[in-house]
Amino acid sequence: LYKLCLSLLVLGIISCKDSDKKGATDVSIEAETSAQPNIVVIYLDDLGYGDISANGATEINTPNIDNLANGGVRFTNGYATSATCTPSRYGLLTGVYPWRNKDAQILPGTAPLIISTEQQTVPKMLKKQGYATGIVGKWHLGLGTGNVNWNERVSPGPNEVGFDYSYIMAATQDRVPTVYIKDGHVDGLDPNDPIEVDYENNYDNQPTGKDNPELTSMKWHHGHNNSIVNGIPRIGFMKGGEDAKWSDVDMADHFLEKAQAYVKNHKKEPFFLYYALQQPHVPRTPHPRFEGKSGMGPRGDVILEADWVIGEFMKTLKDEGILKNALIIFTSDNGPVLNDGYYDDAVEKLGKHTPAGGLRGGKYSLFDAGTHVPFITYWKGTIEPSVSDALVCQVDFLSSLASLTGSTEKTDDSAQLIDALLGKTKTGRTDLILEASQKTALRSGDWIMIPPYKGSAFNNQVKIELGVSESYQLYNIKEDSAQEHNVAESNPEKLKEMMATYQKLRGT
Ligand code: NG6
Ligand code: CA
Repeated sequence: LYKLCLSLLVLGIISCKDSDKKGATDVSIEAETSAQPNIVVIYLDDLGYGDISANGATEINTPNIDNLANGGVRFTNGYATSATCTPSRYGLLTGVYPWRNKDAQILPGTAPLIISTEQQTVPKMLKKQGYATGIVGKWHLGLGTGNVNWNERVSPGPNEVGFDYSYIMAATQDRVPTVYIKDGHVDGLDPNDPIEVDYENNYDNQPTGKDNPELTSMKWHHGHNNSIVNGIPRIGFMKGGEDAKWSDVDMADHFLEKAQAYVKNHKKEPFFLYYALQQPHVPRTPHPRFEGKSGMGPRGDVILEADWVIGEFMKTLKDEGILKNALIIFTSDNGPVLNDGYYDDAVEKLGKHTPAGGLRGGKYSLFDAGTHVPFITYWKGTIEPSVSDALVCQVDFLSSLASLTGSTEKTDDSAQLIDALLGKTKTGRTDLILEASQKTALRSGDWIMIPPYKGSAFNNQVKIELGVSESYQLYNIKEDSAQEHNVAESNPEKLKEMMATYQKLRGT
């Protein structure tokens, strides 16, 4: 028993005090359920802090996500590293701040892989701890080394940075290639109908959103006027690969099936599943079952669809008998946006809904709504339901999950916050660097400081304030969550302190 206690102590599963109080049976039960739990990251795309009813939304109901929130830890200060997808995913998987890598910016579908195959990653670390590792869903971290031939095995990709299994879309739902890729191979590709992809030039005689609006069923508002697939004009040009093209309305069901199959195939060993849903990113294409269900147009409908998918996925964990041995982390890659390039009624039908939940800005923004996202941890039987105001970030997964599973791996940027993630403490980070398009700001305690930057303060296409100003900005986020009162001038001492911390952390 002493040895068992010792190893559990090392794993951080029990504390000394607990072990004194508990009998031998209690300890061994915990050992069985806790040492190597299955770990699932459910990652949404552009879901805002206020887009779930657990965080106070009244105009939309997300019962399945709320079940996770109400049965787990609901974080009120949970962050993505960045206000767009690629950098946030980079931070989540590598434990390295994405602003350290100048390539960690929104990538075209033809971009090379931006994670080095030498780099530490969450799945690589977990593999060393004996985990099976899988990704289902959106990748958007680049593939290959440049000039990908989509008709051969595409590599390096997720399988070369730690995932034994990958079933992905290469970039985004609005970017070509509009095909699924399984372990590097385009799924369902007919070799007699090869795929070509180009982001600069169209292929001869291919219709485009720009020239052939009569062929589109969804109208583009800005960007998104290149190749048309399933009536939806996309970013980038693509030719061939007819049989392999995905069906947009079936995407949620399709990824769900793959995620469920992964669970079933790996339930006998510890597994890590990174399940990266496409909703509510554009183009918003709810399955007909969800069309019109939110009264808010397709953006609301796909949030309901995502919520349903999550409910089905959780049912699978339960049916397979592994719900009590699974840590679920639910979060989003960046804040919300309404019109992100298509006319889809997101603005017109919004009504009283507030996707950012009262935070300022949105996707692309250095204001809080860019990175301050829904963040929930759930582990039935192990995590006590609570609400936590601990400051936590997705970049912390690497060191925290390492600690949970008995690995000593860590990175300088990734804080070891497993106790906060499991709701055992409400102490999180003190400082966090936030990023939008490689511009950075500092959150420290209850404060946010945004240093001066040149550039537009407003993105007129998406109608979002970017948080960019030529003057220093300082906000107390606890008292002023809407960032209405810049106190940089009236509180010079706090500003000075924040500037010093920022300079130390950024190394500038
Ligand atoms: C932008 C797209 C936007 C979206 C975003 C990536 C235009 C005009 N806008 O460039 O629609 O695709 O990239 O979103 O093309 S993210 O969530 O993957 O970062
Ligand atoms: Ca996103």
